[in-house]
Amino acid sequence: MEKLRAIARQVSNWGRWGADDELGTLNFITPEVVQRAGRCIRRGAVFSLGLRFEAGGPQIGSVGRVNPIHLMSAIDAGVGSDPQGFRYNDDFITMPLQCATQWDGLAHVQYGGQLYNGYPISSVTSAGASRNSIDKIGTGVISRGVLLDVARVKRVARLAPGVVITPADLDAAERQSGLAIGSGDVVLLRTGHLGVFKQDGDRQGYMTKEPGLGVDCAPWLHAREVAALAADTMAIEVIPFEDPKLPLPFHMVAIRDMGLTLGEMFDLDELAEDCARDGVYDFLFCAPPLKITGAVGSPLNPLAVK
Ligand code: UVW
Repeated sequence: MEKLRAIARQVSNWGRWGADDELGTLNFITPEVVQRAGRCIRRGAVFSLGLRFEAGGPQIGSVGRVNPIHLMSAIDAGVGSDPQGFRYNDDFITMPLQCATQWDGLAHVQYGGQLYNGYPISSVTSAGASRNSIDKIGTGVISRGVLLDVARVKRVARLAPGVVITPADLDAAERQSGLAIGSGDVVLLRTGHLGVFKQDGDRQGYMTKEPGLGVDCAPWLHAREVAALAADTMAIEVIPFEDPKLPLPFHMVAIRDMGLTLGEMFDLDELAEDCARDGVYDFLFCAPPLKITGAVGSPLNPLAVK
């Protein structure tokens, strides 16, 4: 815990953008950053990075999460009496906001009685989060995205569950991208672990252990002023945890201390194939959350445009 506390102090952004800030590192996305991101569109090739929201999703019932239940509330329903006139279909969905591709907003994680920027945990109630909620980032996460394909750099299809990604691994992947990650960039981290669910159909294997970041990577991201981070795993960080007595340490310092919005269960495979083909690892990245008032996260269909 002492080491975690030291990292937390090192990466803390509390107060950096004012006592009322609820955006955290998304503040690094300035108009200039967005303009530069627009210049990353070179061919007009669009990649969807979202999983499908469906009953066959990755959830196994852990931490109270289930796959979406999609129901039709109207099928060939009418307005007016003419059967040849206007007819319509409607539907609705019941699902945890965290069940597939998602942002973890800054009200998702707390410790020591406080959320990002020092807001008290009493600001999250059964009515939702009054501070740091996902609707506060309604102008979205739009910036330059950079893919760090750690699996490819290590010449494996998938990193094995339990493999810790270190700052040296991030350095190697950044070198391989040929880019310098800078202020306002969104980093997309590919481990290949999504294949456990997508190719093997092994939900248990995908959801219970994974390769991922060690907590030492937090200062690496902080130093580069990364705006948001997403990965192809369900928790970004390594599971089993580096210290079995300290669950989800990266979430603790990244979300609560740094104010870093985290994206999980991103499908990066097609994008990664394209980046390997043309050697271009940056793109316009766009992933606005749904503006669900008071929510602590949002389902997503993120796009990368090259
Ligand atoms: C928890 O931390 C409980 O979930 P997630 O991995 O979705 O952030």
